Amino acid sequence: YEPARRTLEHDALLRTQRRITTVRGMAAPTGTPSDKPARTIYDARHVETLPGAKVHSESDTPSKDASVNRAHAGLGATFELYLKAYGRHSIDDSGLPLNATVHYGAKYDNAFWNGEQMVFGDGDGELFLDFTIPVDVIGHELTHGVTQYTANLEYFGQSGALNESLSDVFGSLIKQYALGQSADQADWLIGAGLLGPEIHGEALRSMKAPGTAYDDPRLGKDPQPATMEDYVRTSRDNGGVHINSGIPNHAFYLVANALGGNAWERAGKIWYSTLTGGELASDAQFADFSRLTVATARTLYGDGDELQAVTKAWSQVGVPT
Ligand code: ASN
Ligand code: ZN
Repeated sequence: YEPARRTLEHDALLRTQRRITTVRGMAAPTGTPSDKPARTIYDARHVETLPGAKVHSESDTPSKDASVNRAHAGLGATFELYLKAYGRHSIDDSGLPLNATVHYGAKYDNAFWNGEQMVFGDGDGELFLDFTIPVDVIGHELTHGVTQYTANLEYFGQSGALNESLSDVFGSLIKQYALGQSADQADWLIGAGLLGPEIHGEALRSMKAPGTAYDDPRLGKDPQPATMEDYVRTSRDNGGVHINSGIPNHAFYLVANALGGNAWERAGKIWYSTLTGGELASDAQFADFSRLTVATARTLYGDGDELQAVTKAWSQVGVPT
C-alpha cells in the first residue's frame, strides 16, 4: 500500500496548461461560483481506463450501486466542509465540477486523485474493502486537489509528508463536520471501516496515536512516528510521505485537542489559512510549515490560546518554530 499515481509528467502538464491560461490572459471565471457541488460519478467496471462510463449526475435519484452513492455523498461532504467552514468554492475555489470513478480496476487496493478527478478501487476484500466507504478517505484524496491548486507541495520528503498530512487533516475534518463531532468526540482515525474483517487493526492511520492504527501479519505494523525522534529516513514511498505525515498529523491533533470544541473552527482555520495563504512554498519543510502556522495563528487570533496551543504542539512533536 504505497502507490504513487500522480506522475511528474502529469503535474508538469497541468502546470503548463495553467501557465498558458495565464499568458493568454483568458478571462477568469466570471460571476459567483455556485454554493452547490456539480458531481458526476463514472464506473470503470473493473478495468483501469478513465473515466469509464458515466452512471450518475448531480440531479439524479440515488443509484442502486452503493459505491456510486457513497462517492456522491463523500464529494458532497467535502464540498460542504470547504464551503461552510472556509468559504472555499470546490477544489479550485472557482466551483470546479467534481468527478469520480468507482470500481476502478480489479480488486484495486487504493483510491487517488489523478490531478483531475477522484478514482476509487473496490479493494481486494481481504486487506481492504471498498475505498468509497470512509468519508475521510474521500476527503483526503480531494484535498490533494486543493493542495495542487494552492501550495502545490512537492510529493517527496518533508514537503510530501506535509502534503499527505494536510490531506489527512482535512479528510478527518470533513468526517468530523459531517458527523457534527467536536475534537474530543472524534476518533482521529483515517480510513476506519476500510480494513477487511480479518485484519487486526482499526484504520490506515491514527492522528491521535500515530503508529497504532494496525498491527497484522498481512499488513505489518503501522509505521507512523508521532514525533521527530522517530522520523523515518527511507527512499521508499517518495521518502516516506505516508509515514512521516504522522508528525504534522499529531501536531494538528494536539492543537485541536488543546483548544477543544470543533476542530474545523480555530485549529482548522489556522491550517487552512496556512495552506492557502500564498506564503507556503512548494518545497516547504516541517519547520517552514510550523513557523507559518504560528504566524497565521497570531494574525488570525492575536497573542492568545490559539498561538500558545500551536507553539506547544510543534514543540511536543519536536519540530522547531
Ligand atoms: N491513496 C494514496 C494517497 O492519496 C494514493 C496516492 O496518491 N499516493 O496518498
Ligand atoms: Zn494521499
